[in-house]
Amino acid sequence: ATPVHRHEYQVPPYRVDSLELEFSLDEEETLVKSRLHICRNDGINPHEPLHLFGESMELLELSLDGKALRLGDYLLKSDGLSIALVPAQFTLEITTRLQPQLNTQLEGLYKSGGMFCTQCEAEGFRRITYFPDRPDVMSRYTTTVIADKARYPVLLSNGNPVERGDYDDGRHWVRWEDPFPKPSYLFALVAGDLACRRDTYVTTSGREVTLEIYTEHENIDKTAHAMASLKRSMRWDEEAYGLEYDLDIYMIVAVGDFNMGAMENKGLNIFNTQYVLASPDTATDTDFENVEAVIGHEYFHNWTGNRVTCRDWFQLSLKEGLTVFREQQFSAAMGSAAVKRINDVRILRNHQFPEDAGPMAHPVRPDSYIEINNFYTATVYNKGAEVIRMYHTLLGEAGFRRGVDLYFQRHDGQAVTCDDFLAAMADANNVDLSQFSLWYSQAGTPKLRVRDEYDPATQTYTLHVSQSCPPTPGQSEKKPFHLPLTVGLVDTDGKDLPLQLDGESHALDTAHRVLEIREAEQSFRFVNIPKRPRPSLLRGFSAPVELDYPYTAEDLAFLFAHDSDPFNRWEAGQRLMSDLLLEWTAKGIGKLPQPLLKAIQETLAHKALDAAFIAEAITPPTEAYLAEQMQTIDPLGIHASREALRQQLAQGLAKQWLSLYQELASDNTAYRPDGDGAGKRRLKNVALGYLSCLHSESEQTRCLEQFRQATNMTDQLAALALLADTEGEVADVALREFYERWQREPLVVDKWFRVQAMSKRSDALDRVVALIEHPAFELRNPNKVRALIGAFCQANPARFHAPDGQGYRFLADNIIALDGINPQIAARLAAPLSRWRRYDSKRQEQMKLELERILKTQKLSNDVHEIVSKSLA
Ligand code: B3K
Ligand code: ZN
Repeated sequence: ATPVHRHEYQVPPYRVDSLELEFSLDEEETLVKSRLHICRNDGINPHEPLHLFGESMELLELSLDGKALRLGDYLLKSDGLSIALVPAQFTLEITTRLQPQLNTQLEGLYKSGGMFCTQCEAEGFRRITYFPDRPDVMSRYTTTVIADKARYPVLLSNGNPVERGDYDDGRHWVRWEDPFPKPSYLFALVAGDLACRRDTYVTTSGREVTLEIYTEHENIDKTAHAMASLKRSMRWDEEAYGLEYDLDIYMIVAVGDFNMGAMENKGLNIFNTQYVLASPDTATDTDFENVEAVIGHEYFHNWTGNRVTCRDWFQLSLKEGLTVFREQQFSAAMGSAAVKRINDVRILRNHQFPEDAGPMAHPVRPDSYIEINNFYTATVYNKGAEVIRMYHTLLGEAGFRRGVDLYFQRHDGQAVTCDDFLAAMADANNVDLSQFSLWYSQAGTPKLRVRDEYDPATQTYTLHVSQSCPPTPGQSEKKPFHLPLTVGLVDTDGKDLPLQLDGESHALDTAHRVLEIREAEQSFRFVNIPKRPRPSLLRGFSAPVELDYPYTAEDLAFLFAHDSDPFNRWEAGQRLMSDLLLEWTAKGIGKLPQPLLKAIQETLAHKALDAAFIAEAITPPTEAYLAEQMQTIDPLGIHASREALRQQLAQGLAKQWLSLYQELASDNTAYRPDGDGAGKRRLKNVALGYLSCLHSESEQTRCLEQFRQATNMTDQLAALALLADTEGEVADVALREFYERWQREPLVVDKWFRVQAMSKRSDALDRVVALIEHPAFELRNPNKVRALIGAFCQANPARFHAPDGQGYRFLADNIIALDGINPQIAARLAAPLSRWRRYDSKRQEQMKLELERILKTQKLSNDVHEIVSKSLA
């Protein structure tokens, strides 16, 4: 496969103003007839051939303006068909034959359970019919779906239903019209025997919109939360951005087999069941939050993605970074903004930072790719969202909104680029953002080094800031970034000092201020500082960088107790713990320092902090985060240190954990998945986790009791996870009970797999290997693969990196097995092996051997080939 390069972009020679599609769905084969109304674009040479992408289907008929074409009139290749000479304007009719029931890649038209559904982003439409399948070709779609009425009573596509009818042979049909021109990647179709939850929403301007959520019959009672989330999303987008929904109907369909989380098809979102279904007894608080976030995300795409779309796939972050940011703002507004920010940064650090430091590092707007599906990454999504957040921080709320308004004013109905977004931000605010554009083109996580000095004589305090960015594949030299550094100066009482820079007439009346960093080295001198302050740097994590400032343990304990910025308060605690854990990992486990114990104890007792925040603050940094801090990663050492810290905190504060647990467990209010309830459950279960570290029989009994008596999945699963970590037989008892109770709920069975995959038990790998054979496990189902194989290899580093290399072998075996079924999912699994250079020489050797073994596999997909070959390069 040859790479595609961003700079080779050319405008499409032909456009398709409108098309009519007709699907005859059946068990053995599906026929797709399409009638395309095609025009040559202005300025295009009349001899320019017409190229239509198409793959994995059979071409039955092709005619141009009613005249049948024969092979020779057109050229058929494995990636599509071309017609050498076409008129300036014409109609092309195409009939193709597909076998969706055999489509295991889950791209294009496929079957999930008993229903037909589609996934067309990025390049799935070309597996349905021949088409200029690129996002800058936008067309009006009319779609007729025909199928057996008994088996497929519900027939859906984009837009509004306009006509329907029955045939004599038991089939029926429905015609849909989407008035908005859209790229082919937003096309969708669903047919099945589905239940529907219906509701209505009235927009600010008074239009009534029908809302429908479709699921298999047994699941419809789990859709109330999704519906409520959808209405909240619609309201929020009106209030925060002045954006209203534009069709008369908005549909969501939940399917059990889905490569990603969900898909924003115009008017007809298709979702992984995981992000729709939620009931207190089968879904955790986190599931409830995720449903709300993903429903919001897909809804927000209607403007940021659908109304204004991407010119080409290199611009993916134009819609994804912006939509993730909007989703983050929405979730922050619905719950605890501080905890939301903590979790967003955790995702960035655990997933994006390692990607940016590895062989797959790429800019937010990549320059080339072999398989676009490999670029739906944490960099495009999460770092992309951080880039949007930086505009917001630099320009302020009002300035950001001016930029977004101008963006829609200029580009509604267009397919545009990241440069267009930046230009709207710059023009609306009259600022020069040319240096800021480096965030789109340079990969790598910048390092921000901050040093300070205080001069008591002049009462001035100076911050010296320098930045650098490590080399990444294809980019050895980097230019300095333009970024916002939000800072506060904390005095010895823990209060924020008024901030006045040298040369300013007075101090700003804010706790913190945004310093604009543009140079490789820059200094900022604050005046009227009576005593040496402690700097609180990068508040709210104002830029996606690694901060280096020589905080002492004392500084950190102080900021952990006092910082007015909740993110930095949490961050101080995390740094305090990670400094200790890295030291233990390097030099051997020692005794827990009293100041840290005291800091945790005081946080626990802090009345003004909410439960959800406390739960985050007293949880040590993840093993993934710690690994990133090491030159050569020692996964077992990190695990042992972290466990030792948990153990010592458990013992040192045993009384506190017990009383905290008892207090929270005695709360008998009915389950509600709101922020307050969820925060208290989280804190309770963190306390239960510390109690379990005491490894006593009575603690195990306490866990088992919570497991058996829990009235909601959050509490039950938290207890099960702790039990599954223990070496004795109780683990098996609990796991058996859980499976027996929930075996008919696929999403709960996923949790059961995940808990075992992430178990701290020494035999975790053996168990995972055995579970691959379990009747409930299916390599064809992406949720199952992620729950068992994905979780083990990505979230259980101590067992995955077992010194005998068996974890690596297990992963490679499964990548190879899965590649023939679903290459997209297979390629995603390979990420942990791609980081092989970060480990000791023995592990490097073992991981490299497995990568080479994968590469030697016959008929390897482009997807896996791209990741593995770039990893070895
Ligand atoms: N836009 C889809 C992702 C499609 C993935 C294609 N491999 C989901 C989302 O980001 O909303
Ligand atoms: Zn998205």
